[in-house]
Amino acid sequence: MTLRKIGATLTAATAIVAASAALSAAQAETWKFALEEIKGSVQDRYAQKFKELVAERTDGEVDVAIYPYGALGTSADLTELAANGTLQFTFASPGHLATMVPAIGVFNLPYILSQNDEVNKKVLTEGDTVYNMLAPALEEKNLKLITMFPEGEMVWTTNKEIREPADFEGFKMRVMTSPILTESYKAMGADPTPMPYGEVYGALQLKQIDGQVNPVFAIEEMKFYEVTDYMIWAGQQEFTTSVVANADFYEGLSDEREKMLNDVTAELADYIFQVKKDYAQTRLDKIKEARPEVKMIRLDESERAAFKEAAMEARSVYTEEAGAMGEKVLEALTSEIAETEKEMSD
Ligand code: 6CS
Repeated sequence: MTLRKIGATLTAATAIVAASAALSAAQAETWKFALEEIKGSVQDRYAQKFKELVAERTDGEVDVAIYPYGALGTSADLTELAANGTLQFTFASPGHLATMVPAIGVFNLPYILSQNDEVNKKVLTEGDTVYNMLAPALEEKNLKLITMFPEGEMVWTTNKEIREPADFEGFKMRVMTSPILTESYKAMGADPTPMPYGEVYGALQLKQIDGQVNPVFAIEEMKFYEVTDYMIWAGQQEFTTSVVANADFYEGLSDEREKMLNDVTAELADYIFQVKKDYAQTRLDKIKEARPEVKMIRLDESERAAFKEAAMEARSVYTEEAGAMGEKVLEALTSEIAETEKEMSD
């Protein structure tokens, strides 16, 4: 073979390698996954690990593209984008999602979940109420429920001390957009103001609102502690979230991909529970260090009982909103929690 021929053969071989690399890159599938939270958040940690496991289990055939909060719109926008198939996955927290699927608003009711973290984990990640009753309600909106999990106890950040419902008089409390939350805070004596997450810092700074409620990690990363005087633990709510997929996309998955997705989801349940536990402490330490003057108050049992009693009124609003289905869900969830608490204490 002449030198010229060898050169030509090598050029052709290089072209084939390059073309097949381009082809396999083109064959790699991208799953778009949107977050309701910023980089470094609990949702981001979940999605990053999801991306890593999916790439590993598909030998790089599937790449997960992550869109942090702010890239695509509000929580309500993200749910719409997943329902219409623009996104394959999104986080959808009941605090906003209940506007579209009222039944899931059961998780917005104060004092509904257990004070035992493990009980909440079990009920959310594998419970009958969530997967047999609420998942079909989401499917009606073209959303496949992949999982739910707790992100941390919600804490009030306020500009005054709140120890009893009367202290909430005239107090503008920012809540997520679900009407059940508005009714819940009205029942506890406050003047609730629903608004998207991205507007909360500015509203606190401009004193358009007097306080807001979110888990500690969010108070830290969204810098709400910079514009607050008190952090108050009233034990009223665990922040819960769900991961949903576009239902048509999910239906179109091969059996192998569906199994892979289920395995990854099951594996992530323990991982994310540990992340949320670590964040509850490490992010609180960061706040204390950055702004030691924030007063931290833990309401005692009798103070909590007064808010709990007041909040009970909102349960009838939930059953009105979610109809007959809501009544069944509320009953099923409360008995499932009681049974799981009993099981875990035995
Ligand atoms: O308060 C909110 O709107 C948001 N809070 C958290 C912790 N995650 C997402 C949600 O939209």
